[in-house]
Amino acid sequence: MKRLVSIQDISCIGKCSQTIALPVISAMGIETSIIPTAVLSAHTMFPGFTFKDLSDNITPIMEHWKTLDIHFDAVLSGYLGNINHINMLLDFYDKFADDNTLTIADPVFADNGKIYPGFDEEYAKAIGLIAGKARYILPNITEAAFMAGLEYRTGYDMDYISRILDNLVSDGASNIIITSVIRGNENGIVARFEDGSIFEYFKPDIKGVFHGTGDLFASTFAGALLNGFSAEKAAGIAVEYTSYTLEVTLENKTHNWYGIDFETTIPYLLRLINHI
Ligand code: PXL
Repeated sequence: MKRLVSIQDISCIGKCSQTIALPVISAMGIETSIIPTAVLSAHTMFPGFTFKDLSDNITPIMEHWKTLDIHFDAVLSGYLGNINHINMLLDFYDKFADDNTLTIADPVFADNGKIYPGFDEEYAKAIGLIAGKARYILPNITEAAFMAGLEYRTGYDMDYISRILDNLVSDGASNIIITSVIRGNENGIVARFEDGSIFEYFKPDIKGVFHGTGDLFASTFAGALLNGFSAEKAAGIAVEYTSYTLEVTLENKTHNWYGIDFETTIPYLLRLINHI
């Protein structure tokens, strides 16, 4: 069985980061280990959330794992919380990743033109260190613009996206998948892979903003790659699953404001990857 390690926070309420990665990637038939970087009472859109930094635990976990001779086929990271965690992820790459390891980083720090509470421009710069090391980075359009040093725009064309991609490539990124790209009435992804190819995948835009959609995309993408799909196919599967889940969430009149109802759509995901 393939094994992935998911390095991100546990938000006890909120359906994001580890509480999406663990169930979704496991359901895709991948052994999913975790390193929780922090425990929050709820994700950061809940006023008054608590935040317990687990930095002290990360190095001992890595040291223990080194004694186990354990191998990871993929390393997925998402919300990291602070610059210390960024350095620890880089240390993890040094200790556990080789040329065959799929290192996939979602540089979670902003959305809809705004940096999330608790982050700043310095963090946005530091996340560039991960972009230079990871095999795949999955920024949303806001994060991509910040990382590329361009101003965030709401109206844009492919030229703007190309400039973002060019800047990220010159800063050292290998394979970039920009998510939440709006094109007319569509929402989707624009990817640029290390061979220079561009890949786009769009669906009709669904009005509704939920936390955790980026995490669902990243988890599905990682799980699909480990199931042997090409990067293009894996990205397409991730868009299909994420947009279907958004649709189902909105149809559920009792859905929560804070998260998406991925629990009910896992059978669809398994059909997408042909497990049932
Ligand atoms: O969905 C990304 C995410 C993950 N973890 C925490 C968050 C967010 C987005 O805001 O607050 C704690």
